[in-house]
Amino acid sequence: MTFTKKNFKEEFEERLQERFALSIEDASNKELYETLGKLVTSHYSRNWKHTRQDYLEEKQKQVYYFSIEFLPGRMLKSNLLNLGIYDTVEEGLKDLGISLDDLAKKEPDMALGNGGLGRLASCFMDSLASIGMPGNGNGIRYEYGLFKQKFVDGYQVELPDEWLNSRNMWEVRRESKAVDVHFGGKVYLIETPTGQLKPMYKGGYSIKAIPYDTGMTGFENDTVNTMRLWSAEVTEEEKANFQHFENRQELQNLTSVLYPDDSNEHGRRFRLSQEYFFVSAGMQSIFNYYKTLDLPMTEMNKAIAIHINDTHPAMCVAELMRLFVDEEGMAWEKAWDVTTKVMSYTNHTIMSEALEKWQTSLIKEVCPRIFQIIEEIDRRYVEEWQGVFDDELIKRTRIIRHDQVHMAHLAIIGSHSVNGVAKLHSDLLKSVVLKDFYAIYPERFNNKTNGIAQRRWSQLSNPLLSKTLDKYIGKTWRKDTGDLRLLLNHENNDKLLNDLANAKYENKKRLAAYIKEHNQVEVSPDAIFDIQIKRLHAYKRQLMNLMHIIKLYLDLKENPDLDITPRVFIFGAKAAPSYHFAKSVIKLINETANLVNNDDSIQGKLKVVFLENYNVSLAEIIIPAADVSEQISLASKEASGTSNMKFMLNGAITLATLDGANIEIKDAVGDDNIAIFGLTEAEVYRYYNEQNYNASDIYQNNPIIHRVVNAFVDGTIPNCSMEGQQIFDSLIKYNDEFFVLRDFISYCEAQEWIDESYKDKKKWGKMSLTNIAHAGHFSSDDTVRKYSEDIWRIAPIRKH
Ligand code: DL6
Repeated sequence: MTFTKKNFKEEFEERLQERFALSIEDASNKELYETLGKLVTSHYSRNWKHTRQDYLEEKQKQVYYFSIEFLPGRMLKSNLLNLGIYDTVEEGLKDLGISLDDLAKKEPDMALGNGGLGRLASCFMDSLASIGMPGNGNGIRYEYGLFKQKFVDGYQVELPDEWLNSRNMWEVRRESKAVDVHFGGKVYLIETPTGQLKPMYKGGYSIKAIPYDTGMTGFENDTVNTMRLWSAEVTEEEKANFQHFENRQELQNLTSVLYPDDSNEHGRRFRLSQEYFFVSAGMQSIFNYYKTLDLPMTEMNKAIAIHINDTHPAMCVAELMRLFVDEEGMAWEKAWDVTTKVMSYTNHTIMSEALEKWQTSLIKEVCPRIFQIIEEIDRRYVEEWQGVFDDELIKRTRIIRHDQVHMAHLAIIGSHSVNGVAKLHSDLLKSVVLKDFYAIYPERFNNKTNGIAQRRWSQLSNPLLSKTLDKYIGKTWRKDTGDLRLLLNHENNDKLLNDLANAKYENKKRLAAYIKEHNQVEVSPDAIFDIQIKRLHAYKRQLMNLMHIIKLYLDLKENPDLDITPRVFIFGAKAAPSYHFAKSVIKLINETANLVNNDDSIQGKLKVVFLENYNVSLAEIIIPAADVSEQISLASKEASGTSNMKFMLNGAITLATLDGANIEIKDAVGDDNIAIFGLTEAEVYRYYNEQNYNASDIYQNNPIIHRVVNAFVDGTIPNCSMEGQQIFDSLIKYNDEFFVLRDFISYCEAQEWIDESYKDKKKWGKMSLTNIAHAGHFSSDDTVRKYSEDIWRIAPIRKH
C-alpha cells in the first residue's frame, strides 16, 4: 500500500494523541519529534523482523563488524530517506504547520566515536543494508558520547555529552539476549579424564552485558540490519562482591564513557576492560546465534565472518578460540583453522602510538584466560615458523614481546585478511609498517579504499545541489552515484554551471547564518569558504593552515590594497583533552580569529572562524558550503581521510598533499581540478632515512617563514604567549616533526593558485562540476561490496 500524505497526517495525529494525549498546537517540537520517531520505527519494524528471519531461515552468511566506535549522527532523516517516505513526511508536516528540519534538530547526535574510524563504521552500516548485505554492527553503548566542546577565552573546555538524557528513539533493549562477561580472578588448567585441559576459574566477577539493538535501514530495499551496542550492568549481588576490588568503580561504569582519545596511555586498564567487554559479549551472542543454525562448529566460517575494525577488537581472535576450545571442547588445531577463516582485520593508521600494545600483567589481571590463550597462540606461532624464517623476523612479529601484547600482531596472525584503507596506505603497510608480516603472509594483504555514505552527504545534507542534479541528469544518481558522471556531458552548459553556483551560494548563506548565530562573526558568501574539519592532530597540520592565515594577515597589514579574493577560513576540530599541543593550536586559531576579525584595516578581506563542537550534524551544514577542502596532512600520515570525499561530492576543490585517498581523488578528477602541493611520501621517507631535516635552517634562511613563525612569539597574536612559545618550540627547538616549514611555501603557492582560479567563475564552476561528477568513485556502497566479495564472502539476501 502506498503511504500517502493523507495516511501520514492521520497516523501522525493519532500517534501524538496516543502517546502524549496532545493535539499538534499544544505539543512541543520534542514531543512531535518523538511521535515522528515512533511512527518511523513502526514503519520498518516488520522489515527488521523479516530481515532477521530471512537470514536465519536461509542460514545466510553474515558479517559482524566489531568497532569500538560508531558515529551514526542523527538518524531521523536518513531513515525517512531510506524508507522512501522523506518527501511525503516533509510535505505532510508542512501541511500541519510543522517543519521537518525543526523536529530533526531535536535528535541528539549519536556521537559514539572520535572521528574517521567511527564515522566509517557507520557509513558501512548504512551501505551494508543499502546493498542488501547481511551485516551487523557490534560496539559499545556509551552513556556519554564524545565530549561537548566549548570555547572559553579561546580555550577548549570539555563538557559531558549526555545524549541518553533524552530518550534514544531508535534502540531496542533486548534483555533476553543478555550475556555475562567474566573479568579477573585466577584460572587453573585441570586435566580431564580424557586428557584435555579444562580451565577452572577462581574468583573474579561477572558483568551483565545487555544488548541494545538499532535497526539499520537500507535505501529503498526493505532490508533492515542490526547494530548491536552493549551496555554493562552490575547486579546487586555482584556489587557486594566488588567491595574487594579496587577497580570496582571502574567496572560499574564500564560503558559510561567513550575514550576521547585514540592514541594516549590514560586509563589503560579501563579501556582494556571495555575492549574485552564488547568483544566477549559480541562473540558470545554470535555463538548463541550460530548454535540455533544447527551446523557443525567446525564450519562456522561458512555462516559467520567477523571483522576487526582497527586493533581495539583484536581479542576477538582469542575469545573465539576460548569459546571453541573451552566451551565446545574443540581441538586447538581445528579451532585455529576455523578462527582464522572467520576473522579479518583493517588497519587505520601508520602512527605507531595508535597501534595498541598492552602490558602482559594488565591483560593477565583483566582477562586471565584470554592471556593464556594469547600465550599459546604466540608459542605456536613461533613453533610454526622456526626454521622457515629467520629468528629475528619471528621475534619482531611475535604477539608477546618485551612484556607487551601487540594487538595488531594478534589481529594479523589470527585473520585471513589484512587491509589498509587507501592505496598508498595499503602499500605503506606492506613496505614499511607491517613489512615483516607481509614477508610471512603476503596473500593476506589487500587494499580497500574507504568510501562514504553518499546519500547522507548529498541528498540529506545538500538538497539544493541534489535538485539541480535531478534537473540536468535525472534521478538515477540518487541510487547509483556512478551516474554523477553524466554531469560531464554538461560541463559547457552555462545554465547548469550557474545553477550549481547558485546552490553553493545558498549553502554558503546558510552556513554564514550559522556562523553569525554561533560565533557572532559576519561573513560574506561572496568570499572563498576555505574549510578544514577533522580531529585536531599535529600530523593533520591545522598549524600550517594557521600560518598561511597569519601570512595573509601580515601581507594585508603591509599593503591593505593587496588584491586578494576575500576568504573565510573555517575550522572545526576537537582535541583530545590531554593533547596539549592540539589545544594550543586551538587557542592560537581562536586568538588569531579575534585579531583578524576585528581589524578594520584589512577591510574584511580575511575572516577566521572556529566552529565549536564539530560533529556529524555540523558537518552536514559545513560541507555543502565549502569552496576549498583542506587535506594537508604530511604525506604518508593520513591513512585515507573521508572528509576529502564528502567535500568533493559537494563540489569543493581539494587543496591537498599526496596523502591517503587524496591521491585517488587526484587520479579521478585529473591534475587540473585539484591543487596539489608539498612533499611526496617518498621524499618524506628520504628525510627519515637520511636524517637531514633541519627546520631551524629553513626558519633562518626563508624570510617569509621567519616572519610568520616569529608571530607566535613576538606578541603579534595577543593573549597566547605560552601557547605561542610552545608552538614555536615544536617547530624550531624540536625540529618540526611533521615538516610544516618544509611544505609551507609550496602550500602558499597552491593557495595563490586557488585565489587566481576562483576569480575565473567559469573555470571554477567547471572544476567544481568535475569533482562532483567523479565523486561516485568513493561510495561506501562500492567499498563494502568489495569487502563482501573479497574478504567476507557474503552475498545479498534472497528477497522474500
Ligand atoms: O579509515 C577511516 C579513518 C581514516 O580515513 C583516517 O585517515 C584515519 O586517521 C582514521 N584512523 C583512526 C585510527 N586511529 N588513529 N589514529 O581513527 O581512520
